[in-house]
Amino acid sequence: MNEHYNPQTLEPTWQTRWEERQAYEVSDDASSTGYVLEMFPYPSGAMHMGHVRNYLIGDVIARYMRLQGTEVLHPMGWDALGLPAENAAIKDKQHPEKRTAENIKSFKNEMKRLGFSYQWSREISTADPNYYKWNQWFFLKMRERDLVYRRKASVNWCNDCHTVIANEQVVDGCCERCNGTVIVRQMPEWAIRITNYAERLLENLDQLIHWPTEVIKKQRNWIGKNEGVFFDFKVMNTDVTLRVFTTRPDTIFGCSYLGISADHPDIAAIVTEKHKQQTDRFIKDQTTQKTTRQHDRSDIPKEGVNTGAIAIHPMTGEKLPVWLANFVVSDYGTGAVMSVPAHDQRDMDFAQTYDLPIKAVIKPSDNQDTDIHNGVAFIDEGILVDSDSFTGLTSKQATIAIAQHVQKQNIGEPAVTFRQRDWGISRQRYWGTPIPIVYCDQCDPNHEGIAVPYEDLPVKLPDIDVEQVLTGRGEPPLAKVSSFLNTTCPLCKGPATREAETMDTFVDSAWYFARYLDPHNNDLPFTSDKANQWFPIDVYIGGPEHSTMHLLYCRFWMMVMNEMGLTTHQEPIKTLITQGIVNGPDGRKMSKRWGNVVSPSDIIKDYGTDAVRTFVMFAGPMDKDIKWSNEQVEGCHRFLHRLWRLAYNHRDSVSILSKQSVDHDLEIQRETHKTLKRVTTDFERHSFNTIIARCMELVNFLTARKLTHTDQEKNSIVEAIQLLAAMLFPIAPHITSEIATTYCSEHLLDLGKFPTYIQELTVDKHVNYTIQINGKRRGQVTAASDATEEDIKTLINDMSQITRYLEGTIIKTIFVPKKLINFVVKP
Ligand code: ANZ
Ligand code: ZN
Repeated sequence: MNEHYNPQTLEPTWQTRWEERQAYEVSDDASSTGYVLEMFPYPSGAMHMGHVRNYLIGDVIARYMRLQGTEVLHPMGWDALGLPAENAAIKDKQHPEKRTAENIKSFKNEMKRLGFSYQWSREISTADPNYYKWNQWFFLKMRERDLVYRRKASVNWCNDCHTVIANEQVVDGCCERCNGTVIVRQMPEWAIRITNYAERLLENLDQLIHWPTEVIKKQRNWIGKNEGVFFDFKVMNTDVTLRVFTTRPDTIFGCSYLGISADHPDIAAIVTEKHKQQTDRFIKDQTTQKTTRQHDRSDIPKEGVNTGAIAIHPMTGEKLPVWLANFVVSDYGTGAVMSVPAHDQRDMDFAQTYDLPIKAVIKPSDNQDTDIHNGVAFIDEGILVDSDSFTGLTSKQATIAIAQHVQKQNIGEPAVTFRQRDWGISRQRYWGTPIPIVYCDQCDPNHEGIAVPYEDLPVKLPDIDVEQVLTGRGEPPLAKVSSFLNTTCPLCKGPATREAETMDTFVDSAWYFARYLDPHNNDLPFTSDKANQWFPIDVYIGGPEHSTMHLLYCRFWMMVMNEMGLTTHQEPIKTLITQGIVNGPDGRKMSKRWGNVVSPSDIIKDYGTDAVRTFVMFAGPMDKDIKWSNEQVEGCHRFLHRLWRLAYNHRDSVSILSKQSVDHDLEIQRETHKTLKRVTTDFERHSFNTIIARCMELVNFLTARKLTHTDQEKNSIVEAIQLLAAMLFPIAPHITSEIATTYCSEHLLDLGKFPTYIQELTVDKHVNYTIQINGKRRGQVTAASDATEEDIKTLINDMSQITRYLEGTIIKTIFVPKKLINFVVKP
């Protein structure tokens, strides 16, 4: 051991050593296996502290599990395809592949310098054709299972960029990029039937007991299961029955008109001659109007037009007008609603605009007045009025009774709807996975799509002239690459064109965790043997922003892989950790905008990796936001110095290990084992900040100790330093490895065993309490040294020789821990 702690030379030495001896590689037939995974990064410019915290949590857990003798799969890869890289390419006129490769290289270097224990032999990149080949394979397999299909979907279309844009890119009805008008347009696209799994995705949430409740809640809301009733309304003089979905069947008697969406399939069949012109105009306006596709349309101004059709109320036989209404969403429920203005605000606003009847049928159960006549819907549950034989029931009772009635009378049925939509995966982009489909006019005149044969996968992205192809406007870039687009039909061998759109990059990340199991397999994405060996992921760590889409897609994909026989598991992730944000020194989110970004490499240069790792883990519980503080990094650096000095000062005592049967210094040994016990529980509950705090206390205790230089003392200090090295190894692996080479007979990693504490040493001895009454000693009692005032009082309650002095009123109790209790008694 050197006298001086010098992380800048020590850390790279260890990193090289680990790499050379392939310290983290795992064998596929280990008996005890674990899988720790962090969400793989999108390799953008530089790594930031948020990344560091994410990977570090995983690294600490993986290293701790390894110390317990578990073989831990801990891989890393790159979510390399996607929009940001393509946009950057458009800007710099440079191929996205080039920049991505550079970014990956620099990310990887930083990760190595941070001492993360990855199995680089399993590295994957989604931009690698050997990876996205399997996206294409899954696409075709899912299509065979009818889980992938072609549909027409409303998309936001920018009239100026001539491209589809995401909801998030629509600002006030305009394109975020060019400010052009955005319209809603129907476009064919490929979609995945994730909604077939909605019920299971919801049900299985109950099994995920090691997931943050916040995430479970978000997934539940996202899936949005809603129970209600379908009512069928016959339309007069037509064959059409309009089915509506309602969550409030108790309000059925207040229904005064029906609302249907502007693209409802039955419009043509019900519109009367007289109303045709105005409905046509309305439909045209609606589909070319500034608007976004969102489910909740409560805030938009209510617009609509009468179709002239008359529907028959299924319970009362009343004649109700049918209106096209802009607040009715086409792809929710049935795209038609029974409007109850008195009890739904959207229906109310619409009724007021177009002077439609408003009929109250629910009154508040406390008989309070409502504001219905002032245009405020009464939306709460209550008691039914003017509702035929259901009058007088509560909303809850009526909901059940009416649902039964509906079924018996055959005028509808109980209904379950989900908010979750199928997953549209077509993107008009270059930097994504090509969709393995060709279109042939001969064999497939309706252009439903012909699958590329499996043996022709992967369909590779063609090389391109960046400036010509990546313009950010117009048709999908691949449609401009004729060498890619023109191909032969796999069926008739005649001319055919390829699908020019690429897949949503959420496909790439929906199953990447499975490819790590078998990254070099050329025949399958992975084998079921490997899946049985490594699944499920024991701990998955990532930002809370991925609570819904990514994590739902992963769960969905796992269910499909299960059905395909690739794995016996249905759920991919046992424990989920969502880490908090690393804020800048000013408490604001680190961002170029605030100029408060702290770069990992700068800090490593000054303080070393171990200090950065210690600070990030020490700054707070891992699911809470933390604030960057240079002073605290320095504090951690000083702590590591103290640890080093302690080890250095006692280095000669190590020879004590060769002496036979030396006793221990009980005080030191107790302190050490108490620390070890608490640290062990803290590791189990992932409370890393308290682990560091406890180790700091032990180092302080050992440093402050007056030395007696006995064999017992040496023996216990050596043990303490050995155990400190083990406890801190997952967090600060370099310094502890170096200490361990002096203090442990074997290298720490090779120990494969996290030390176990000796239970007797962790319970405190008993102490004697003096019992005083009004300052006079009346006796004593023995109690555990951590006994509280209440504990002592309870013990005294059973001592009649004392209690007789306590008659009267105790006006004050003086309690000195581990020493005495004094009662001030007024007779
Ligand atoms: C009658 C009614 C009366 C309703 C009442 C509510 C209150 P959530 O809870 O968000 O799922 N609805 C159904 N399909 C719709 C669509 N395609 N577009 C817009 N609105 C639609 O919403 C369920 C309620 O939203 C349904 O219950 C329906 O209005 C409306 F006092 O039916 B309700
Ligand atoms: Zn053909």
